[in-house]
Amino acid sequence: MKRIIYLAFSCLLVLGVSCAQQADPVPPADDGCFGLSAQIQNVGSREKVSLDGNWKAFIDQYETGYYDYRRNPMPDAETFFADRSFHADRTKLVEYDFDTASELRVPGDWNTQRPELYLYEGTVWYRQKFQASPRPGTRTFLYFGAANYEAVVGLNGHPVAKHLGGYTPFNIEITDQVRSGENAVIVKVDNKRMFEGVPTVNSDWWNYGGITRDVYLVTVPETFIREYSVQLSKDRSSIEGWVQLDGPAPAQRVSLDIDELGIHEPMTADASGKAAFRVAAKPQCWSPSDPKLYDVRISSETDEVRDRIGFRTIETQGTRILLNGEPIFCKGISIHEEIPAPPSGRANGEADARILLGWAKELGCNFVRLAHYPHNEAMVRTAEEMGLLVWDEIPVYWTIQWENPATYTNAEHQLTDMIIRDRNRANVIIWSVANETPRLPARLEFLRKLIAKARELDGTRLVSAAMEKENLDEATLTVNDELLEYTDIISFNQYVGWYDGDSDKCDRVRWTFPVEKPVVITELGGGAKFGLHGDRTERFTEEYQDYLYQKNIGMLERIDALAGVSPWILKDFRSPRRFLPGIQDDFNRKGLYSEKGERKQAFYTYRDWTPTLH
Ligand code: GCB
Repeated sequence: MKRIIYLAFSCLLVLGVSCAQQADPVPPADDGCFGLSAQIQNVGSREKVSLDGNWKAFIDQYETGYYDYRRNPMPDAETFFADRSFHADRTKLVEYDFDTASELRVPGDWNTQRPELYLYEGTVWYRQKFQASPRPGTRTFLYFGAANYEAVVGLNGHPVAKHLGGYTPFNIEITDQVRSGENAVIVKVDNKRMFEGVPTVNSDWWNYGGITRDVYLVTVPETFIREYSVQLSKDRSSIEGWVQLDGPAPAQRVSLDIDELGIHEPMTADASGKAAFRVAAKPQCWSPSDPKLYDVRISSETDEVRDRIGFRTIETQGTRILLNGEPIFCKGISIHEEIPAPPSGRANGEADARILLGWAKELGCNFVRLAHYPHNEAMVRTAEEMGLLVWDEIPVYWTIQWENPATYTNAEHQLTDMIIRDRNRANVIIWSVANETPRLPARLEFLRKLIAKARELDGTRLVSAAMEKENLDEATLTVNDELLEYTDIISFNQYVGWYDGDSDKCDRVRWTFPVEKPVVITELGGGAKFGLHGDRTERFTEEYQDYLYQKNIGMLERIDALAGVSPWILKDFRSPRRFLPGIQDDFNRKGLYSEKGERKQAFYTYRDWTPTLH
């Protein structure tokens, strides 16, 4: 609605209508979300009931359950949130019925569950009934790991919240609405692509719709530990951080306990519920070769949370990335969050993570780029246990509406939720705010603000974006992005040998960089269909891809500032941009593994490469 008002207003301005009182011509920064509570961190360690399973679900392409025939939002009682049933009283006209609808699995994308939903982009209504027995002195939240893209959530007949963004967790406090006994949660999930969305209408991955991650009913004490940060100090001499309580009794005694380190640190939260600490400690540092995690307990007078936390430092010095003060080369691979077996679909949970990350380890990697959006929490936690460094990213991808304040708000929410969720993961070393965005003034301002936000939320990690390379001339390549002033590293995607010339071009090019910072090449590669053989000059053969990797590796070895690389990509993934029959068949074929987990020739070439730290 606000948008319509804004458009009407802009038209008046264009027509030269003068207004006695100038209204603000800036469109609203409000992204339209409501009813969301601040994120509860580490939801895995809370008292909770899983609402996963089969949910009643039906397709509503025209959003009949939400808008009337003039496309005006209907009163709540007329929407499908009212959860009426035709069969309950056949004298009444009701044209939907959750009770007799078929089902969809949650968590799960809908595209791979029903053939008619393979390419579907629109609304699906979901309903799940659950039993609750709320206890006095507790608070109840509905937690969603993610739903793509817009989710409007209703409880017991009324909409209670709206969330935007397909890859970040959200929770809704329902303490006052939840009933003892049976409850029904209804979610209208809409994955239509939107110009103002993050990502926008254009991308190179499948727009899997649905409630794609776990759903929980979470119970916490009235005043509970909502969030905490537990980190190694930059000089590695102490463990420092803070605890944030939420509720009516915020000024409580709080304790941090790490038995293995002999840490038992009492503190008192202030009136805003915050308690800060700094304790001298010499923990065994987390690293890919020794992914040591400690049992950490945070308790208050009313609550207790447990976590497994690793301690390390990450910084840059000249062209090197230092982990625990030592230079490290990040030999990585990019990964999409897709199931590592047919029929593909959105991955979720530890079992999928173990396979995907196990493949990355087989490739000899110590680093993974979780592209192009925050992956599910199990992916990050499993990577941490397995000793894999992580690049965490939000889907500010290609071209979004840089000048739309609501788009910025949306992107900042996604960044904030990613950082809150993952801030205690030792393996996460880089927050990435974007991928391959154009060098425009409005974009620079947008990303500069996001980078500042990331640093405000977490001053301990590196911040960057996957930028683009430029050709200075046929043989000289560079990255000339104004954003380099704000990022900690020079990270960019380059496709010499695929989109840029053939593989032999790698021998001819020279790289030059305008600033002295570590270089991390966040994409390189080319397509190959597993089992398709031919000459190394023939596109989509395994030989082509293998030769391209050999030549790229030669080129990488000549970049002195190179501190990391994450080729594109671990496994073939679904993309609606890839049409070639018999070869692509809706898959981007740049994987080193096929979608079935078969290793292509280039797998061995990349695996056998030991990068030189110059
Ligand atoms: C890119 C994008 C990535 C694409 C890839 C490709 O530069 O960052 O999302 O999938 O190229 O295969 O073209």
